[in-house]
Amino acid sequence: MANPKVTVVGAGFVGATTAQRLVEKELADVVLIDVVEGMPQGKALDMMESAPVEGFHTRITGTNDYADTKNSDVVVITAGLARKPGMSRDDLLLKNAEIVGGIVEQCAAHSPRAIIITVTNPLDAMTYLAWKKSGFANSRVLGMAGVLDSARYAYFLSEELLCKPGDVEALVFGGHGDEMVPVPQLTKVKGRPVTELLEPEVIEKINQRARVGGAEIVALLKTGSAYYAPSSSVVQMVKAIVQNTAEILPCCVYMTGQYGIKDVYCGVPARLGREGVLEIPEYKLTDDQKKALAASAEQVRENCAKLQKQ
Ligand code: TXD
Repeated sequence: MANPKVTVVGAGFVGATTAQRLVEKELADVVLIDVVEGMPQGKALDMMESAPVEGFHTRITGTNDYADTKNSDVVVITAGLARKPGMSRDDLLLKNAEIVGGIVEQCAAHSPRAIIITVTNPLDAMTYLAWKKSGFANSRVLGMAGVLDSARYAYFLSEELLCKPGDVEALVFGGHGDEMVPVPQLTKVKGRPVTELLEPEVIEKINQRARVGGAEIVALLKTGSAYYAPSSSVVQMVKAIVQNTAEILPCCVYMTGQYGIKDVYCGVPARLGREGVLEIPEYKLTDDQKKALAASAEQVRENCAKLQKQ
């Protein structure tokens, strides 16, 4: 059987690292596409030249032509501008909407059966835009943020608890902004919720660090934003889709009444498989968390309204 085909749009830091992880893990054949001529081709060739050493059998091709992305199973959109110090994710809204809108039209035309994963910020609004521009069913268009935000939360907790990062199963809900909602009672270490393991003040300090985890990296890097943990997070979602694992991962998905939220994209745990979002199971949140989630969804709705005015 042919390998799954994954197109990664944008061969910058997140796109190239995502492509590298996908081929090295042999999850798919990858097409890496960018507007800059030669750059995706150069990066793809460089990665192929690592195949004899790394020992992977999947292929990566670089291109500037959407015809090469034809019949992709998954399209990951990372193209756009990244945050600079002092910039919010929303500052990127209109500029990246122009870029992402054009890309989605091309990708949807060439791969009408693909699942689209957006990565470009501001994430929730870009996912909504991708859904609108693609004309796809909402179950086939989703965004990556929750896996990353939860991974950061898990890492910070593992440092505090002196445990293996992989032993922390964390859940962060809400939009990909400073209003995201870490959920400690559903965040577990070997089955024990962190609310039983840490004092509330310590948990709140870690919640806050997770909320601004992206900005912490931006402030250190100064010229761009995070890409190692973001690319790992995208790859976990792609794996769930191409291998049809039906696992539950926190993602930006279209809400149809879950948690009282409707007709807007928002970050919640969702079951993923070959057809995209298979189910949005509801978890028990506290009243405060429900309120925070609704407020976060409203912020996304306002951003999407700004896009409609364009
Ligand atoms: O959790 C998340 N969702 C995120 C989102 C985590 C990390 C980064 N996040 C966002 O991803 C970030 O705020 C940016 O909006 C994107 C991409 O970040 P990256 O760090 O990869 O930015 P780069 O290195 O600047 O790469 C962007 C590439 C660059 O090579 C451009 O030439 C290309 O996008 N680009 C395009 N490619 C194709 N088509 C068009 N039109 C185009 N415009 C720019």
